[in-house]
Amino acid sequence: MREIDLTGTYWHTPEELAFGARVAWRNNARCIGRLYWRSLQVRDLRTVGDAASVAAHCFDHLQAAHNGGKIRPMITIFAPETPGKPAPRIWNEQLIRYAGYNQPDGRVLGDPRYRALTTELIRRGWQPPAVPGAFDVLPLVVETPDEGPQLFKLPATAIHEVPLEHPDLPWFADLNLRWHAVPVISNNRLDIGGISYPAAPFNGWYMGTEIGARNLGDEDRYALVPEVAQRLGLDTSTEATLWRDRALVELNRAVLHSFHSNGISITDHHTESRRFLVHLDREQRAGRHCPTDWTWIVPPMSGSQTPVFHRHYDNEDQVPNFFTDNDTVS
Ligand code: HEM
Ligand code: NRG
Repeated sequence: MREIDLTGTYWHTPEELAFGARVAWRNNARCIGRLYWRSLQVRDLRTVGDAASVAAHCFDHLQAAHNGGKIRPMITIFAPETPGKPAPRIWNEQLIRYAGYNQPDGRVLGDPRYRALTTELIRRGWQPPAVPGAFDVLPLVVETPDEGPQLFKLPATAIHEVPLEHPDLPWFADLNLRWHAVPVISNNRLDIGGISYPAAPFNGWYMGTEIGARNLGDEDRYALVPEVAQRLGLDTSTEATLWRDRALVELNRAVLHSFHSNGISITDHHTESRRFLVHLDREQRAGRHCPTDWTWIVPPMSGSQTPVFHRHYDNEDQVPNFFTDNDTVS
């Protein structure tokens, strides 16, 4: 109380910070991976607030979290908001995201989700590769009150990617698809005990459907389902052949197979759904509510084949938690 009276804020002990971050994960109603909440590794970098150091520690985070393929759930917590000084912010939704280029024919090369961000970064001086591709890693943007937004190119040591191939369709590799190994969400604000940490990038590992069903499958992302269906020789003349569903399954098999054969941690939606129910059971035994948002927890394919589909959940907000602020360009 004395610290708050004197400074208008307070400084968490390292134990409060680590426990707060783990409980923020445990409280996040959108995350199916919460069984592992106690294992979160917390990097306390609250004294780091300048853009270049934030960027450098983000690149270290990517390397340490990748851990040779055995991905470690990890969070790096940078300087908090204080009454005297706003905190640093990371513009990118994740540390690794692929550029989306508007093309003359109105189509997009790369990830259409980052069209606006890509245009903005080019306006701010980023130079795309001489021959732009479908998987060009965008620079990281770190904004501080003193320096404004600063751009940083990711070093090759921070970028681990998996080329996609299919276990029994040799032509799949010719699609030249890839995805990055570690999802590090970097635009969520971490809130613990009334203190706000806007720059607190965190990661676990991927669930295959995030890549195979959404990133590569969604019509407003890489939209690969029609091409995969055509290469499979499916009858696309009527929806009733379920060619979309069949192509989506093969796309997802390729993702899981490729991560496994490259030794990169990944989970499938059936296994992870079962584990999530184990987590719910443990939380109930511990006498806790477990806020859960059905619309985020049920996987984007074969929902009813997973046990998480067939039940109701509590979903009241609890802090500590992670929040997505609505002020980012993407
Ligand atoms: C969301 C899985 C680790 C916090 C999600 C989603 C999945 C997932 C499938 C939904 C994503 C979407 O539909 O776009 C996993 C798995 C993990 C893991 C398999 C493996 C360990 C973590 C960790 C944290 C975390 C370590 C934080 C410390 C969150 C949050 C969201 C989320 C905040 C919501 C993101 C948003 O609002 O966009 N997770 N997660 N997860 N997860 Fe996890
Ligand atoms: N769907 C996003 C990633 C969101 C978070 N997913 C995780 N988080 N697995 C995508 O890039 O496809 N995590 O911390 O592991």
